[in-house]
Amino acid sequence: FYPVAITTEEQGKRGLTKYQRNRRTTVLELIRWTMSVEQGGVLLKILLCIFLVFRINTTMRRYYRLTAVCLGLLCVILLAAITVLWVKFNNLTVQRDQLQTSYTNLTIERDQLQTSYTSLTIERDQLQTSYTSLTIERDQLQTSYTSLTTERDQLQTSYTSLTTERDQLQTNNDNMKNEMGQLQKEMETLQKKLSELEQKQRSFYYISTEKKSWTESRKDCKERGADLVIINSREEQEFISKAFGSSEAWIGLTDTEEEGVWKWVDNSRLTTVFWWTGEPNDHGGNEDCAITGYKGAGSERLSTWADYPCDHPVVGICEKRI
Ligand SMILES: [Ca+2]
Ligand SMILES: [Ca+2]
Ligand SMILES: [Ca+2]
Repeated sequence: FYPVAITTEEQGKRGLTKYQRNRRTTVLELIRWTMSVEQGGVLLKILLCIFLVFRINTTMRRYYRLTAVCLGLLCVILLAAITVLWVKFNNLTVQRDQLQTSYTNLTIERDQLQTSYTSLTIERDQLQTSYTSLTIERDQLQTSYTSLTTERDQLQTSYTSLTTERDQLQTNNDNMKNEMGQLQKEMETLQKKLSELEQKQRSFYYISTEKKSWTESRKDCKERGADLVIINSREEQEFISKAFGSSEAWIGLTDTEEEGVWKWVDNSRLTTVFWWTGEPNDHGGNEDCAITGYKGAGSERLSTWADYPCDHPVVGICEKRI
C-alpha cells in the first residue's frame, strides 16, 4: 500500500488545494495508523483498499469535471480572443486600405509636387537669367545716367555763363541803342538845321503886288520860274513873317484834293505848322487854300496861317530854289 499512497500524495501535491492535501494527508495517516494497529488483518486491508479505490474514483471525477469546466472556459476565452482578433483584423484591414489610399494620394501629390518643383526650378533659372540681364542693363543705365548727369551739369554751367554773357550783351545792346537813339536825334537835328540853312541860302523870295486868286498867284510864280512858297522850318516862317508879315499872302499849301489833308505844292508832307488859333476852319465849307500873315492874328508874327477861299484875292509869295 505505500506506493499507492505515495503516488496519490504526489498527485495531491501537484493538482489539489491545500485543504485537499490536508485531507489526503489525514487519509494516509489513517491508513498508516490502521496498518500499524491491525497488523495482519486481511479483510480489513481489502475493505480499506475498496474504500480507497472508491475514494480515488470520486476524486478523479471531480478532477474531470473541473478539467471540463476549465476547458469550457478556455474555449470561451479562445472564442472571445478570436472574435477580438477578428475585429482587430478587420479594423487593421480598413486602416490598411485607408493607408493604401493615403499612400496613393500622397504619391500623386508627390508627383505633382515634383512636377511643380521642376517647373519652379525652370522658372527660377529663367528669373535668375532675367535678373542677371536686368542687372547688366541697370548698370549700363546707371553709367549712362551718370554721364548724362555730368553732361547736364556742364550744359547747365555753359547755359549759366551764356545767360550771363547774354545779359551783359543785352545791357550793352540797350546802352548802344540808347546812344544810337541819341546820336540819331542829334543827327536829325543837325540834318534839319543843315537843310534849313541850305533852304535859306538857296532860295529867293518874291511877293507879288497884285491881289489874285491862289491859282492865278501860283501861275504868276511859275511864269517867273518859281512856285508859291513852301515853308519847311521855323526859321523860314520867321523869315517870311519878318519880310512879308504886313500883308496877307498865299503860300503853296492847299487841301483841294482831299478836305482836311493839307499838302505843299511839291506834294511834300506838312510837318511843321503855324496855324492861327482856330484855323484851319474851312469856313463855309469853301476854304481850301492857305495864307500867312492873317490880319486877325494881331501882333502875333509867327503862327499866322489861315485857310481862305481859293478865289479870294490876296498877294502871293513866290519861292525860287537855286
Ligand atoms: Ca521853302
Ligand atoms: Ca478846306
Ligand atoms: Ca479860315
